[in-house]
Amino acid sequence: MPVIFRVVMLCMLLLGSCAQAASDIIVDNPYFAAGFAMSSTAAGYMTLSNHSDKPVTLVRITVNNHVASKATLHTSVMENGMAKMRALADGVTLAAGEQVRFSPGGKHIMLHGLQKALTVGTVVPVTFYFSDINTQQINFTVKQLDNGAGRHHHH
Ligand SMILES: [Cu+2]
Repeated sequence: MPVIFRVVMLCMLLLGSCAQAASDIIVDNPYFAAGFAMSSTAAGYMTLSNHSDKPVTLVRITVNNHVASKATLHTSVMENGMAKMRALADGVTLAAGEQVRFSPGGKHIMLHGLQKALTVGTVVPVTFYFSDINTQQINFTVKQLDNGAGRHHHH
């Protein structure tokens, strides 16, 4: 076959494998709510978008143990007028093309056993493990929330 055609084929193959290696999940605006100096927990938020044509689950997250002893996926639910948190034991599944927003009062990621309080402007890397075997390191920025919504955690 002509050389030029083989080159084009090779490029297509390479592009194809690149597209597969890139993650189909896009994480936007990841941030932690800055807490009180003595806080042992912190809540983080972001928006997940599934750009693939199949469901993908965010299975679990981890954080360096110099930052906190554990990182979990949580949701807030109202029970008898009280906001309570539940672990999302099955992770968070995004349907094909779905976008899921983690925001104060709803789904969030939780750091437990903070080594020290998160200060505004700090960047905290969190590793996301997805069901399609992709992992992504997401850099969360620590922000001060205006309304204190990140602070009302009842354990
Ligand atoms: Cu929580």
